[in-house]
Formats: sequence, structure tokens, C-alpha cells
Amino acid sequence: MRFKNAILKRPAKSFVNGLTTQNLGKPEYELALKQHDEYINAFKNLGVKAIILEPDEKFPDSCFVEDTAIVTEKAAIITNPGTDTRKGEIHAIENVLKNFYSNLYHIKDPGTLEGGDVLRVDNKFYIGLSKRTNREGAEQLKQILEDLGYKVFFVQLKKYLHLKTGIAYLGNNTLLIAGELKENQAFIEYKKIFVPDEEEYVANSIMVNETLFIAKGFPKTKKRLEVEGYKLVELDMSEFRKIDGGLSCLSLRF
Ligand code: CIR
Repeated sequence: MRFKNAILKRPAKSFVNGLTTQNLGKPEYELALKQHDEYINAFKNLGVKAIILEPDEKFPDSCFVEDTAIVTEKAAIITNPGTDTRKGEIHAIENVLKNFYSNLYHIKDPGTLEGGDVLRVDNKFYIGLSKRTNREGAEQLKQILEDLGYKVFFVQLKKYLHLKTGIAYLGNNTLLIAGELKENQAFIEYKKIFVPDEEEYVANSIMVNETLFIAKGFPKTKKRLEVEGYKLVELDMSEFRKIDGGLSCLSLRF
């Protein structure tokens, strides 16, 4: 699947107070902006149009746009984030997606769902059941996606924040996969590139038009991917990692 567009949102100053389960200290705002610039440039260098939304101080985590929508070639689905401080993020995203999609669906209460829990593998979607995505939200999304002609599977998470915390689809039936997902029967049919435990964070990578964006600083996985023949772009994600953000969270790609 080739992407033409990426929607991104600049981190607000309040970003440094984003939700986190990490113990890595507070992010540095200026450095986060620099890393965000590099992320944007990586898309532009591949000819993908970057649609960059203004920062919003009211929502510290709002640069993680992936959680607010699921975008496919057939429709977009606005999510209902599973934590109160993030629910209001959807309005800005809905406004911009209206320019691209005439058919917008919504996940509604009591269903909650975040895009970080949704992994697309060709015409299949895997939905993580997590602290943020409940079964009701997952069932709503399943219905919408099945009506659009996709196949849908659920994956129960144990400790990951989101499904895509530990998995990425690299194309050609191949998954980059870490930690609790390595042995999950849901993914038995795929070729797997295993991420060593100490490099778990790098599993959250994104394939953008035959180039794989990976987080910088994970030499074993980088080497393995190079040996497998992937074209890589390495991006420093240190400040986003401090508040549980990864490469996939920072954009909606379609
Ligand atoms: C949060 O806890 O919601 C943010 N601090 C991080 C969201 C990361 N999003 C993602 O993995 N898709």
C-alpha cells in the first residue's frame, strides 16, 4: 500500500506533561520539536505530503494522532480514546479528515478504542484489547471494518499500552515482533523478525512506501533488518519515548 498523505500534529508545550508509564524523566520540548521536524522530513523525502496541524496546549498527548482515527482507502473511523485527557483530541482530527473522506464513522461510548491498538496487515486488521481499547470499542470497529470488506481479529494484550507497542507489519507477510506478542497464536501464519527484549521499543516501526522508519539506537535489530534487505531511515525518538510514544503514533498515513 502506498501512502500519499501523512497527518501530523506539532507537540504543544504541555507535551512534557503527557501521560506516561515510563521512568525516563521529562521530555525536553525543544529537542522533541527537532525530532518531530526530522520525522516530518522523512515523509517529505519520500514524496509523502505532510499535513501538519497546529499544536493544542489543552491536549498534552495530541501529537500522537494515530490514536484518534483509523484511516483506510475506503473510509476513516474516528476513535473514542480510552483515557479522559485524550477524548477531546478527536475534533481537530475529524475536521481535517473531512477534507479527505466523505464517509466518516465513529466509535461511541461505552466503546473505547485507540488507533495504537489497530494493526493492519494487508486486508486484515488486528485489534488489541488493552487498557485503552475495550471489547465494546473493538466490536464496533470490527463491524465497521467487516462491512467495508476487511477481516478482523482481536488480540488480548497483557502489559503493552497498545498492540503496536510490540508489532509492525513490514509487508510480504512479515512482522517485526517483540515481547508478549512473539508467541501469540494470532500471528502464527506470518514470517517473524523477533526483536530482542532489550530492544523492545524498536518494534514500533512504520513501513512507508518501501522504506522502514525505525527508532535510532537499536543496533541488533537494525543489523538484522539490513541483512534482510530493508531500506531503513533511523529517527531519534528519545523525547517521545519518555511519554510512551513511538514512530507509529505520530502520524496518520493514507
Ligand atoms: C498516551 O499515554 O496516550 C501517550 N502518552 C502515548 C500514546 C502513544 N500512542 C501510540 O502508541 N499509538
